[in-house]
Amino acid sequence: MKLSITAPVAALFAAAVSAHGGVLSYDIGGTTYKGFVPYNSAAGQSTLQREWDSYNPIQDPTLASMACNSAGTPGALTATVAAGSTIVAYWNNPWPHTIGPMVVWMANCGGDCKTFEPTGNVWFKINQAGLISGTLSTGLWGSGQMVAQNSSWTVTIPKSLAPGNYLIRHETIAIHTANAPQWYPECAQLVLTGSGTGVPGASYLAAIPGVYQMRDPEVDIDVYSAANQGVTNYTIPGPAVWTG
Ligand SMILES: *[C@@H]1O[C@H](CO)[C@@H](O)[C@H](O)[C@H]1NC(C)=O
Ligand SMILES: *[C@@H]1O[C@H](CO)[C@@H](O)[C@H](O)[C@H]1NC(C)=O
Ligand SMILES: [Cu+2]
Repeated sequence: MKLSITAPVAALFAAAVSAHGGVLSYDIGGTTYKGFVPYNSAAGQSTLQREWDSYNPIQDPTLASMACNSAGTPGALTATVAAGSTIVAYWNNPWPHTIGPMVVWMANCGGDCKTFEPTGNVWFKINQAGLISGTLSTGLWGSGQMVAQNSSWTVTIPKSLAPGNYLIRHETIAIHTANAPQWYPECAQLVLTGSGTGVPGASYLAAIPGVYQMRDPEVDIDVYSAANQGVTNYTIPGPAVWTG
């Protein structure tokens, strides 16, 4: 059979783009917010989401782009939301990866999130889901549940979290390729209201990059290896979830 060169190359590129992605929009306390549109110039884009330029995963957990993707530069907007509200993040639909964890982090910006660099031990988890049931290679993972939920993930901001300016960082980690994990992080800028006084203690805080290392067995993993057949446990790296 004869094939032209251009058609398969174009198809391959389309497949590569559609096989990855990120958080495209949010429902924050009942209001819809569009995210940054990757592959487009930042000029003229006004969003609460930090800039991310491509659908590609991050595959080196030491990169600065692990924090809020690349370029990660602040958005012009923030969303005001009360502690205790729900936030729904929507990925490109259907999200293509069903093996690996979901983790949602927040960081207190101190002052204005539009001038905040999230370096050092500033991130705390408010939600995560790893291997929910079954085995590493055939079970239900957080990301599989996300796909089953219309490629969306709903979290509640802890009601007792002190008001202030925060980043919320949604992360899905795809581990379907042996020993080649893929991180997909996106950040959005929030102004949190409420009367809470809760502040996560030091044991809940982590640095990103820093919290994940390639040497971690949960990161450098082959879920399809002979040794992992029938294994039903998986520990998500990092600190415990802060629930308020
Ligand atoms: C499913 O997600 C899409 C965005 O990807 C959204 O527009 C739609 O409202 C969602 N459907 C439901 C039933 O939530
Ligand atoms: C499952 O638990 C065993 C025994 O504690 C441990 O050696 C192994 O690393 C764990 N596997 C995963 C994928 O977390
Ligand atoms: Cu992908």
